[in-house]
Amino acid sequence: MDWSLTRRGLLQGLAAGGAALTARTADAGPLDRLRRQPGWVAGKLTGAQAVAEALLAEGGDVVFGIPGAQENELWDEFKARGVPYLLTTHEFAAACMADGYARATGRPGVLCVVPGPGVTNALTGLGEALLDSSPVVAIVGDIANGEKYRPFQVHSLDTVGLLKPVCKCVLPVTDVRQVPNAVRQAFRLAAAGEPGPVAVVIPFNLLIEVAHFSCPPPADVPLPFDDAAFERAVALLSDRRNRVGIYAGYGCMDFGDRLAAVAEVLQAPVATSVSGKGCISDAHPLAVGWGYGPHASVVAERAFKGDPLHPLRTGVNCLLAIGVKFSEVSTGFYGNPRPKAVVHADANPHNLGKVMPADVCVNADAGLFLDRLLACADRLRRPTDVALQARIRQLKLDHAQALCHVSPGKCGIDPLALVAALRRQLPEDGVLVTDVTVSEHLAAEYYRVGRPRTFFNPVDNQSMGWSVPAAIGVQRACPGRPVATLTGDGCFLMSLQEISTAAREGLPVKWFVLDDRAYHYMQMLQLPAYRRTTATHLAALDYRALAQGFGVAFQEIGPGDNIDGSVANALRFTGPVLVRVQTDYGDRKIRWIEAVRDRFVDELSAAQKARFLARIGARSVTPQVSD
Ligand SMILES: Cc1ncc(C[n+]2csc(CCOP(=O)(O)OP(=O)(O)O)c2C)c(N)n1
Ligand SMILES: [Mg+2]
Repeated sequence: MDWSLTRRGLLQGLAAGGAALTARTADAGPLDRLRRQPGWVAGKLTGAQAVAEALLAEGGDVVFGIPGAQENELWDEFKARGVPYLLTTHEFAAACMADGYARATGRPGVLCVVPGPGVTNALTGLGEALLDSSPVVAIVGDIANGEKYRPFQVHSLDTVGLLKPVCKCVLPVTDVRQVPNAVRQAFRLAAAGEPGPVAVVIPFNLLIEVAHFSCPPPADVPLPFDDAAFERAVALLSDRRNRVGIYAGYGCMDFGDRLAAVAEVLQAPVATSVSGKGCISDAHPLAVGWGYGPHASVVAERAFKGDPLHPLRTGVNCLLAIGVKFSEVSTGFYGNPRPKAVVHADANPHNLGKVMPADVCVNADAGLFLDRLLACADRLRRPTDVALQARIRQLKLDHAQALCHVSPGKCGIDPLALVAALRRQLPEDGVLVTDVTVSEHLAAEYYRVGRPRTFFNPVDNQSMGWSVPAAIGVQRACPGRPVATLTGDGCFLMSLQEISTAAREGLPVKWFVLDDRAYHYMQMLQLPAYRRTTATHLAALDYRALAQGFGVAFQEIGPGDNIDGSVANALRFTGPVLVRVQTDYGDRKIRWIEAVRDRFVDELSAAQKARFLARIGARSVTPQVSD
């Protein structure tokens, strides 16, 4: 026998030894048998293996992100242990995809990024998830700690410090034995109460350390419920002099049946926040659309106000707000009127009565709160209000008429025509993901939603470019369902390279991009106030070449085209499609913009008003240069 060592022989020998070692690590006796119990993380594992096992135990079915030096060990274990992963081109996109996944499923979306630039790139997307109450778990590698710490390590920014302001909670891991519980606790915390992002920060030296684990599934976080406040709420709601209107938020998203049943018991019109769109079907006879102030759906505003032709119908005088927080965007700069009495129920006690002073604040999970209201149905029930339902029906018909009056547009199509066509062509279970184009407000107002979790908007962080990757996360969570975006060209430019990820993964998202070569949103805000625009024009872009370069199909919609036919055509295509929509906003008015401007002006001091008016006056008589 020839015992001389060749390089290949040596490598093969090492590989065989390694395999034996791995096999031993994989079955380390009784502890390891625990590992096979459902829900446990047990056995002799490295930190990286423990992360992978914890993710599997939580049923995490995809990790979005980008590996790096501190985390290659982890990504290798994802592969070894069958944790599905999806490589993105940017960590902003990873956070948005995890957020999109979470919104589509109601379960935490997961991302995995390196410290330093991976974290700073992800901050905007995590911030959106935080402000929009979306459950996300971020697995974040960190520089070496403890005895392995050295000064000036690569990416040695303050990882925990950076993450804290954009996360509901940050769990720094300092010992390998904490790994499984930290990861699993992150899932609980992300989903508990008001959902949000939770980060687990793991120094990379711990990923290669070995420990014995026997970690059972952590206990579920109990649902909040304030019984005493609930009784006070029922007393107010059962007073027949109170005509109740419901304002429902994202917290109600998975309790649509209960919400509708409570509305029927109270004979209350139901308006939603933007992120609450879909928690009750817009087809429900008591559903009135989003908002109920001058910035939002005209149906909601009028249904809540009452009927001027019928003096007895004086409108809603008792607001029942559930799972909602009256944010600036959703209320049109805090423009929701305050009825005489207000009951506010929310899982997060810090949201209660914050913007809208409330007579009764109930710290409660929305589902539990609705359940308990139904249990009191006998005390709350009103007779069927046929007149109210007829009025809502008529208001809806009148509102739908607006969609027949879209302007033809000289240089492009009216964005409202696209919103209408998307609604007609997407099936009810299709998903529309909007972005920070001024058309987001047209969509909020006019895009009817029939099912929960089929309409998403980056509401409270207003992160431009969010929809492009978020839609990919949604599509990953909803294979087989059509997923489309409504995004502006400015937004698209912020994350467009991510369409290559969908092409690689075969995720058939359709990105509808409103191309007006401008930040029209900023123009609508700037022109009336300054009589000119500044920094709002964008360069022309060859969308066809771009689509080709990134490997996705392309379609163009322009003036004179059959919009419905073109939308249907794009939706029919089995792969991802970039759709350039030549857009002409013309003089289309947007209720949200008008109402917000009015409120902004109202709140100016006399001196500020005078200065603004003087500037407008001076600029009106001299020609102004825009951009
Ligand atoms: C990251 C980020 N930067 C800046 C803004 C401010 N902003 C809000 S909307 C907008 C322009 C949006 O333009 P576009 O996507 O072209 O949509 P349009 O209104 O033209 O349809 C800007 C600059 C923001 N919300 N987010
Ligand atoms: Mg634009």
